[in-house]
Amino acid sequence: MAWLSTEFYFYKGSAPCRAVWMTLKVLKVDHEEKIVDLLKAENKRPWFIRLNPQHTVPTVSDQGLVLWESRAIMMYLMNKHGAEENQYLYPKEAEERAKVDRMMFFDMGTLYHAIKEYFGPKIHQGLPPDPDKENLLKTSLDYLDHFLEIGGVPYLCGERITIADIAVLASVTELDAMDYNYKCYGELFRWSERVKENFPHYKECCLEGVEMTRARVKQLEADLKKQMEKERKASITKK
Ligand SMILES: N[C@@H](CCC(=O)N[C@@H](CS)C(=O)NCC(=O)O)C(=O)O
Repeated sequence: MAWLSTEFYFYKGSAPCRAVWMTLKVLKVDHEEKIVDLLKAENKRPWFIRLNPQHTVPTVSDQGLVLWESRAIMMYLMNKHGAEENQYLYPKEAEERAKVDRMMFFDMGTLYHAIKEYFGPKIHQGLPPDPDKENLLKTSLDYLDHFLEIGGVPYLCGERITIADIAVLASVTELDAMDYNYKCYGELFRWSERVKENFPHYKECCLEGVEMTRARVKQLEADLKKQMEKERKASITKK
């Protein structure tokens, strides 16, 4: 029956969607993939707003339960579909789980927030990033680098990958899409390379979306340049 299935509404060029997609894959949750094209404003269509009044992707409808907010979806998927062999991704023990939750909230409230703030003009209009928000981004990358340094373990919360690594990796892929160089954050860079190499669903769930965003930004920049040139020529003709 259709309402008993798991439906995943997503757009590959969205970092939070990539985080949920990687979680669905690693948990081997049988799901139907339904692309919502943000560039065609499919998320503003009445049927989607009825499903998620906030009209954001990712959205998951799991056996009739509709959820949005990527990190909440990831936690739910673990609670609902996690099995003994993948429980390490979201440990049940309170202290270990709290460490994962801490990084999930850091990702949402600090890191991804800073990425969106800084790169907003570039992503949406092809303009340079907002210089007033550069410190916000640098501070959050510094924090992340420092957490990894003092943690002294290969992944954000210990010896094994957790959903916090998946969420933060998805945010970092947005930096890749922006061609932002974060090599100077040594621990962060090495961690990102480690997760990209060792997490089996990174390539499948991230590379195409990163390319889509990169190409779209290049297109917006080219359109903007053309428009400015047109306006410049028009103003010369007027004089
Ligand atoms: N905090 C949310 C953010 C979701 C979000 O803003 N998604 C964007 C794409 S990256 C979106 O759907 N934007 C369309 C809109 O807000 O109308 C999450 O993690 O799921």
